[in-house]
Amino acid sequence: MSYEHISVATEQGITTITFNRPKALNALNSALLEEFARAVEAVAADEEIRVLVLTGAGDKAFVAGADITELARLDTLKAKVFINRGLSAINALTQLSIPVIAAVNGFALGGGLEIAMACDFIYASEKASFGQPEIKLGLIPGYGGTQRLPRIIGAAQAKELLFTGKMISAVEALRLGIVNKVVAPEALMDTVMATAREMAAMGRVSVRAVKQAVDNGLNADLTTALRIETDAFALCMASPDAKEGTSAFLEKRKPAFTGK
Ligand code: CO8
Repeated sequence: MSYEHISVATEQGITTITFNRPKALNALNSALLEEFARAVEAVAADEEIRVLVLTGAGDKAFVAGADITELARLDTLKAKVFINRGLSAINALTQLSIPVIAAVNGFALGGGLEIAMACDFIYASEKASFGQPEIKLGLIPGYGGTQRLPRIIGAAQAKELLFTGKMISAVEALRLGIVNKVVAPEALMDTVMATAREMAAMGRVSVRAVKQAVDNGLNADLTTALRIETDAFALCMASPDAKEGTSAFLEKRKPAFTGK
């Protein structure tokens, strides 16, 4: 598949999608969003892909938000199309059964932070900065920022960022719990890949079960959520990979999971 505004590479079951409009700080225009949606669809259809990584091209930005040049030209109807195009790509991203890591190498602003927050977790470069600056444009976040940010850092911290539109450093994002890990810029991709490889070596059934149990459980009351976990546990117990994992432990060898 050929792309102009993103690049896609797969190595040892780990696919990396790179937002690739460095001259516009990888801002999301319609063409990029359409390509991103296609790439996520291709990942969803490929059983061999075990982990997805998202990052940005160049040394300045992950994604500096929606393309303001394009946004400024949209009437209400076209704005809805633009929102829906991005939202359906982000929804498809959150529906993937595999782990998704955002490797934030620079600015993650507006729609860029919203995409990063839709990933399972974020690793960031020391040079990264984060924010929802839409308020400064007379707008509000449109790709989930008013909902995901308070769920991650709490309503009060989120409202301060949303009301002021201020940018925060990677270290501050780490303190708030937006980011799992902050590393030197040159170490970012190696660190992300090391974690990706670790997850890719686990059984596909149990990785999927963890993801579904956490995500579905967070949207349910505790009793329902614990039932979701029990069902997922039972499903894993019935899998060949669970047999392999427990046998390997007892036989003091490394498990060779088959993804079944
Ligand atoms: N859109 C379009 N172009 C951009 C964007 C953007 N979001 N961000 C940067 N650029 C361009 C600049 O215009 C500039 O282009 P040129 O060289 O042609 O002048 C180039 O990238 C480099 O940018 P700067 O010169 O500004 O670089 P600085 O290092 O001085 O500043 C900043 C970097 C702080 C990141 C600054 O560029 C900035 O504030 N960018 C805008 C950030 C922003 O407001 N993002 C939020 C956008 S709104 C949004 O994301 C809503 C999502 C939901 C959408 C639903 C819509 C319908």
